[in-house]
Amino acid sequence: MATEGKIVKAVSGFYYVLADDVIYQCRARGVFRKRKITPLVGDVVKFEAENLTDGYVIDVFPRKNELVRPPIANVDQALIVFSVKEPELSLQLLDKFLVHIEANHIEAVICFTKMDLLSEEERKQLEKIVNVYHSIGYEVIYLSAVNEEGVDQITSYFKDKITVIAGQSGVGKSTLLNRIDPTLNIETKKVSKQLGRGRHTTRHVELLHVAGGLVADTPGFSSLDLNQFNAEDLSQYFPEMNRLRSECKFRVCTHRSEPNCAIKQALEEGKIAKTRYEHYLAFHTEIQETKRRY
Ligand SMILES: Nc1nc2c(ncn2[C@@H]2O[C@H](COP(=O)(O)OP(=O)(O)OP(=O)(O)O)[C@@H](O)[C@H]2O)c(=O)[nH]1
Ligand SMILES: [Mg+2]
Ligand SMILES: [Zn+2]
Repeated sequence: MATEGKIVKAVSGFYYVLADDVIYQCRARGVFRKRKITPLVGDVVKFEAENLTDGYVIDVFPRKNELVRPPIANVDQALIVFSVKEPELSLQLLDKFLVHIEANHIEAVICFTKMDLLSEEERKQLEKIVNVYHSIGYEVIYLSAVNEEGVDQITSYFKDKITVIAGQSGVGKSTLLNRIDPTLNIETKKVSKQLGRGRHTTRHVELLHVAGGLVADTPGFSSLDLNQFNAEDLSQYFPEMNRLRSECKFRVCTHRSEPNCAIKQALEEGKIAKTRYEHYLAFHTEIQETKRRY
């Protein structure tokens, strides 16, 4: 008899399906694999239990959304985790990640970790950056696993939601989850000096029960591509540009050199941040160059 469940983990061809507090280790049935749907963590599936512990996934229900990096479906919100140091904060990578999140219509909360590593002066510099993201409409939370800054605040976000925690390797995603719930006991990196070389501590995506919700800790990434996007759609994924797009003179405006461009106007008036516009240009070029190569 077929039952409904949720995939909470996927490792080498096995899907771990949670149903009525029991986890079944399942393979995907050939018939439905032929439809070229790969089940993802977060998928609600129909499965057939063979016995009390094993079964077969036989169908995947339509998804609310679907992220490629990290591979996960039906996400309610994303915590975009960036450390302010070790590894160094890359605003370009942050903006690129936000493009992916906006394109998938997922709520994003920006989390800056390792705040304990900043001097007071550096903290003031960061405030300026944070103001930019606030003005766009993003929530920003300061965190430190060392002095517990922000840990209670972030804990309140998880209840009754599927949350994905994403960010570069070594920014402290798993450490943060362990701070929120020490019984999770997730493996984390011990030495922070060898960061940024693609040594990933977390190797697969898994949904964990945390603070009343389901949370996916994910392996860090070091780069992110924009292959799935068209250059002319890009400004839709910058909320502050999206709001102004319709005011450009040309209906299809690249916001580069066209006359009467509402976005360049806003940039001159200081209503759009220079860094955000520069990243828009960099991504626009990157998409065009990738398209040209194929
Ligand atoms: N100073 C400081 N170090 C931290 C903080 N949070 C994490 N770290 C350190 O950062 C290193 C990496 O932490 P992890 O939690 O393994 O990072 P991750 O984001 O899960 O990395 P991947 O699983 O590889 O994607 C560890 O050495 C942690 O002790 C923090 O708030 N402050
Ligand atoms: Mg980790
Ligand atoms: Zn324009």
